[in-house]
Amino acid sequence: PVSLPHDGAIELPRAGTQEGAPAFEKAGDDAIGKWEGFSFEPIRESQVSRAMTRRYFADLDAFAESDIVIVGAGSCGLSTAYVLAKARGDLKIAIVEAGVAPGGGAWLGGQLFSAMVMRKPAHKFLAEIGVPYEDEGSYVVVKHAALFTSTLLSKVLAFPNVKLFNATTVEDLITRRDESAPGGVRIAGVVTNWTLVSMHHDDQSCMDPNTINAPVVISTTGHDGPFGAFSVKRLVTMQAVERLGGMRGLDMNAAEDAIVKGTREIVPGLIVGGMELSEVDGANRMGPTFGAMALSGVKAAEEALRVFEL
Ligand code: AHZ
Repeated sequence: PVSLPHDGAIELPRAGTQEGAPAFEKAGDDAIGKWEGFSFEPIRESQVSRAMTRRYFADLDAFAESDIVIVGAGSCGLSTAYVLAKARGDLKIAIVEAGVAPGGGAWLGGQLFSAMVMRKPAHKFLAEIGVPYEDEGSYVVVKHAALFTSTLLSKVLAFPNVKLFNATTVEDLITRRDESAPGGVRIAGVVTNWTLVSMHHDDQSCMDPNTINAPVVISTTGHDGPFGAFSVKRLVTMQAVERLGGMRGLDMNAAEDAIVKGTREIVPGLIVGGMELSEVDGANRMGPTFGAMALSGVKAAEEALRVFEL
């Protein structure tokens, strides 16, 4: 199994700069903050355009054949990506997130509150990514859910083998007939479109999608809602799964264990984690405790790694 560090809260970094020091300095060069005669380096507009588009289209080209696609960059999807990218720098990992801003529901702890609660042993994941917390015995509290999400996101995006396609929606799954698989089907990638395009299929014609092939798709699109539970609902309409259990009412204790333990490959090639899984298994929701999202991510990553270790 993926190893996480031992217990123990992390020392808080010391805030603020030393008195008298400039706001920040460009290494070895002039200090930024001397504004007289200040000017940026010159640029032509087309340079900016090319700097962005060349990279984006090179990424679309490179990741058209990915090793792993993660659908949804909420707390579970980002945790999955972190463990996978750290364990296997040789795998190409594409993250497809419908929203412009990755993070799903993890920018707030619950309702509109700032703090985020995680039940132990999920504090080990916080220690692994370096997020400080207050230890309350059986659970820990992160002062800002946004600190958890921004730290995790920054670490995931710093891995060279990860590409985030945000503002991009998975509209369908790529399938292959596989008579040896239960339901006779295997998932072989995803069908994508820019989210703004996906939202206008009713009033614009001829807006066909794009595709990403991958032997492993990990779906973490959250529970049913305007966007959520996307892949598992599609499994039902394509008759790969007979029906969904449907998410049940809130029971923190039952829900968190069930989501972590149940994280698995549902149909060959498709691993489901996080709250999307509650729709498959008829599991309870846990409400505003996020430990199961982080650890379901760890388990989803382990399930995927097993495929590449064969
Ligand atoms: O935008 C969605 C969000 O960022 C994204 N997403 C959904 N459908 C998509 C699609 N293509 C691409 N078709 C898609 N992206 O998936 C992300 C899901 O994040 P989330 O925070 O909703 O789900 P999670 O399972 O990671 O975390 C669930 C957090 C919850 S819900 C809950 C409760 O209701 O009781 N409790 C917790 C802790």
